[in-house]
Amino acid sequence: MNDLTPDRDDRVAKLKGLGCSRKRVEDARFTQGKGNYVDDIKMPDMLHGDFVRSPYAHARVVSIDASAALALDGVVAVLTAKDLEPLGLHWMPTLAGDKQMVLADGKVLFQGQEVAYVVARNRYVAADAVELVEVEYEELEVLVDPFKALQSDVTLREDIAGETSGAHGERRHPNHIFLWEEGDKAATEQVIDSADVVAEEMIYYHRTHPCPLETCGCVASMDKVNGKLTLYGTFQAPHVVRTVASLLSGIEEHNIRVVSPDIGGGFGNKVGVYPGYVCSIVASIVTGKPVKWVEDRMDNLMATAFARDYWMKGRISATKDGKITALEAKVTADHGAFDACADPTKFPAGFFHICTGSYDIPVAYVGVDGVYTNKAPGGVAYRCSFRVTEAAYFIERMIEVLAIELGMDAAELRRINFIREDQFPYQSALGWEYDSGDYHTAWDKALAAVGYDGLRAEQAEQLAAFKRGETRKLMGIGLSFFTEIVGAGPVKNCDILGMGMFDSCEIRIHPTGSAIARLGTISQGQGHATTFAQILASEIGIPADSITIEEGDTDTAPYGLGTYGSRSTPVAGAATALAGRKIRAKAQMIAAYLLEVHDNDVEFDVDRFVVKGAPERFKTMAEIAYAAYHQAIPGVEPGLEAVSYYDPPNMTYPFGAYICVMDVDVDTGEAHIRQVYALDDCGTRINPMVIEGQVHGGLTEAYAIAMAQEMAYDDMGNCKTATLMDFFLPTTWETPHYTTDHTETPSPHHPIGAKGVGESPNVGGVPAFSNAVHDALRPFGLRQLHMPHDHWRIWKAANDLGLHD
Ligand code: PCD
Repeated sequence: MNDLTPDRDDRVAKLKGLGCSRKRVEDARFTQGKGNYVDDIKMPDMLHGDFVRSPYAHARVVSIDASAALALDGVVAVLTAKDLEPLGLHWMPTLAGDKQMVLADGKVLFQGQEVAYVVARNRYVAADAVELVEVEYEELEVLVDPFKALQSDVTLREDIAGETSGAHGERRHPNHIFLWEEGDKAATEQVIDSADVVAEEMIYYHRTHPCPLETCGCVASMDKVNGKLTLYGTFQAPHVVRTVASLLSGIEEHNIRVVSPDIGGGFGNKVGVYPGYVCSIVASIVTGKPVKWVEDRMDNLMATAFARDYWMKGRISATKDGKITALEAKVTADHGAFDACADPTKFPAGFFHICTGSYDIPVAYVGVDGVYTNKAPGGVAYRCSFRVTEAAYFIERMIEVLAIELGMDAAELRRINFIREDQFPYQSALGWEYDSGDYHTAWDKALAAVGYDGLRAEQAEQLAAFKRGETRKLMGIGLSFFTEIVGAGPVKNCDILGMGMFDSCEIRIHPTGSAIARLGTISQGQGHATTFAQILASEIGIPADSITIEEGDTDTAPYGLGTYGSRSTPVAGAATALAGRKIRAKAQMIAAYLLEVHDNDVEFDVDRFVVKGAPERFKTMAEIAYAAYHQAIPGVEPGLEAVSYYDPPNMTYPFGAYICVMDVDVDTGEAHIRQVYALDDCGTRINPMVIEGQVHGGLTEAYAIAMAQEMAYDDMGNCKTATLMDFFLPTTWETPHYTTDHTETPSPHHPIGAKGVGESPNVGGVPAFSNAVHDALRPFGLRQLHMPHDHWRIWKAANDLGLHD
């Protein structure tokens, strides 16, 4: 049974392990229509749910009359808050320590809010019945501006009107949720107030939405005979859903099975718990039949979790020669009607306090005020590790504004302030410990790759030509250097509703030398089935092609906290490597026994254990696996399995240098992207091809957000972007071309040195695109233009700067 492949390199290649651009194993099914998404699930007698939603952003619900709907053939039930109240389910807890109405309880607080839940024999009847439910509303004054909300005497949340404190401390106004602070306020103010140079700016990161191609949905199936509830759904954290469902329903956790089948993109939108899940479970318990609920696009955009909506007032100070001395951020965060942000419990503003970025800033302060308005709840990490993208945008804009104030080149300003390689692990003024980095090398590589000096010369020529009236296009060079923080992580700091954020992997090696590994995470398109098998292949010497990766079924997978915040590689990836090492340790004992030598006399070599100094004497992992099940080995249990639960000692801090070059047409407001260069450093690279795909995807979302994508509301709280006609999702037609590059600075604490990467391109990409627009118009006095930079807004900015005169 010996593997006769003579060449060691061939044996390594055969594993398709770490560093190999292995083709994605899941794509065979995705590209051939064999995916299995929630809406593909069909069960006998399955019913369908749909919501009656509020047309108003703020109104009292005077009455609900469901009689006409109930009279329609095929309608089984219409649930309202009154029906859920006896079960204590008309409100539910949010991940942020607030509570949220499941169905409108006396009033509605945002347009699209769930008012009643119709259950019918099929989806069409359900939709018709929704139209027949008569709801009488009494309109109330609408607050869509968080600054006005804090001044208004209209109380949005009457349920907590008298409460002067909430989950995150004091509330200074009925529409105020919390003030969260980090850093040294007094010291920061003192440095800034006496500094040589200070730049001050209000930077708005507009409200947007993750908008995954597949909307949210579930199928709840209560088996009354066996007392078992099965819940299929688009869940980014299936185990958390199981625990929450158990706590809310009182059904014992072992009687609940939560399954996330294939998911068509998550992007943070599928982390939280939505009224649709609760209503479907209740409806299934009441009717005894499976109930499916799948949102349509408008439901998804209007009512499920939004992202960003941060007003960031910044002050940054420096010496005359450009050394940054302090940073202050005062943020007004619009959380909408309920505080349903998806952040680790102790961090109501997520990891926003990574906002000192990649720079060695001695002192800093952050204060974030959360505010209620008449908009949809949410505040999720849309391709971002809990407000990191807001933080990166903030600091990368502040650096640009400071460069203007100093009259200095922004690339040079970054260089002289970067944290130096010898400062890692680096303790930031706001309390983070950056694990590793080499920013100068990455920056120099990026600037050289795009020919930075040449670009600046070309830009100056184009500006001169513009001034001579020879062109109407201005060239902009958008610089961005970001540090991400991913891999939540450390259980002592990070939990969700009290559940510590570890992750897990369980491996079973089969007798014939193939394996299955199950993880607590869940892929939504990232390619985990491909990449986690690669980690294992390198660890245990079994080809990745012989390893099945399974996620998402809580009956079989070990408990984990799910996939978001680019935590799968840093946390579950580490668990996978460590579980693999347990397998290897046992395999070593078996090999030594088979080779009749002492345990310490064999060593692991790619796919086998070899007797030290006698390379011709070895046992392959396949032989060892067979022996584990078929040969009695004294002192060793039969079988070859391992499980690892991993509590990371720290987060990982991937970083990167992004540069976008564009021409802005001042007459049409169009931005023509010439090039986008993206250098990422995510430590050890598992699959370069998957990484490149991740970077392309994240950059495309960054491009969308910076240039046109937004959730816009009018003064009455009407959502103006509830369809894909109005909400910008780029297609290949708009998407620019990307050049990717990398450096590789391993994480010192991760078992294989890997950091996350999925979110990085969004975090670093948005400032690169936005800074390019700013840079183009900078010679004419532009300092800050709020995103998205769509054609109209760019045209308007050019007009305001007098460029059309
Ligand atoms: N990797 C490699 N290497 C390294 C790292 C990484 O290779 N070094 C790869 C892995 O394995 C995978 C990926 O890559 O596969 C990713 O990873 P990560 O970074 O770790 O992450 P995850 O956790 O896995 O995932 C998550 C992310 C997020 S977060 C998001 S948004 C997005 C991203 O992911 N999403 C998505 N990406 C994606 N893709 C797709 N396709 N889809 C989707 O949905 Mo949040 O928080 O949720 O917002």
